[in-house]
Amino acid sequence: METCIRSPQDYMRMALELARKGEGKVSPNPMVGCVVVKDGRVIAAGCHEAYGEYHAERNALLHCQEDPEGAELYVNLEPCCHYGKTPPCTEIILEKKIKKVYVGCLDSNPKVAGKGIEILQQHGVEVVKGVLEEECRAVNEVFFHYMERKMPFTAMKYAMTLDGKIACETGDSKWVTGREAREHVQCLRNRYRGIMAGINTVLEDNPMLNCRMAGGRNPVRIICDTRLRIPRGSQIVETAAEIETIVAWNARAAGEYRKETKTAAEELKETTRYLEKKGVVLLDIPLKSENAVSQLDLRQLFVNLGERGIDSILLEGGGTLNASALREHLVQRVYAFVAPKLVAGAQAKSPVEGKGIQRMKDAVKLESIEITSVGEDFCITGRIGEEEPCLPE
Ligand code: AOF
Ligand code: ZN
Repeated sequence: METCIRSPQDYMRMALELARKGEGKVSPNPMVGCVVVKDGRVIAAGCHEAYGEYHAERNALLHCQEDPEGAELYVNLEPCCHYGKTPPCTEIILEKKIKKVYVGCLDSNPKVAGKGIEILQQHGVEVVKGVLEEECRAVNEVFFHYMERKMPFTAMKYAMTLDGKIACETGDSKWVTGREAREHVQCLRNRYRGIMAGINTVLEDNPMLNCRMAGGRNPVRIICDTRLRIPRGSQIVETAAEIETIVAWNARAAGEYRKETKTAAEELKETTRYLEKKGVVLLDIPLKSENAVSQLDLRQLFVNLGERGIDSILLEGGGTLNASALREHLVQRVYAFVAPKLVAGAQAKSPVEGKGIQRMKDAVKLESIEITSVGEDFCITGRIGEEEPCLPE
């Protein structure tokens, strides 16, 4: 008879795979999967399926194929010990008389933060910590970043040619990458809670910025529009009642921009009234500096978005917005889709503009790089570490 002995790492990998089922459905909660093993057999498995619903451990333990007394439980995140939207997972683990719990990584929610493990140990449950810890931290990079800083985890996404252009000299950009890569972007839009673009993208492309993946969730659309130029009739404005939409602007800059017209104040008031009636949330954000009339204080905006519960942002900016976000150290991950073609032209736009670094040694470097081929294109992704230098002012 074939014996299949699995290691704790194998079971933790199963838990991680289950956890990923919650992608796009559980935020701002973490993605968690749980596997219950008795006498070398998996007797239950479950995950946190949707925000506000049961946690992974409870889902698994409520559906055991046999009595879980004396079983081992594998979970990628420390079991919670607080009453939130659901009762504590530690309670059901003790109630079901689980003997040993393998934990991937600690929960940084201050209500838990090690206390979940302590409670289990105090009640005689053996706990093994740190199984596939790195992978377990990585799967919930958004959760940990947001929980620890209250700032949205931000991924900058762009598509460029092999010679580093996001459009031709004429501005034509349809399409840089092929169908598969563009479909992949739809999965990213499902994964992140918000999507951010600059007003120029709205003016040039009149995009929807929604998620067209089957069964996917639309991200909250966030448009950086200092002078409030977003057109009535644009797709974003006209669909704001169905898809949450935030326009970040600055009232003073918007007023000054219109000061040539006699009816400026009236027109601005009417515009804000129209947008709000359509369902757009207007956020009046301070300027980066007194003389930078076209630049919002992005950090302030991100703090505000964090306070609104937006835990993650997919930044689909043009070169200027991307550079500003990097300069403010607001970007944690980059997804660069690279099409193996060349368009040339010194005037053709590139993904990050603004002011560049002066010496190659000062470049912003990415770590934990992954490269995948997506149809005819490539996706390169990596993290920007906290210690990396910012772009210059
Ligand atoms: C677990 N297992 O599957 C998840 C945990 O509002 P609630 O009740 O859903 O609680 C959310 C918090 O619980 C969240 O911030 C995180 O600390 C923990 N999530 N814990 O034991 C799970 N999703
Ligand atoms: Zn829990």
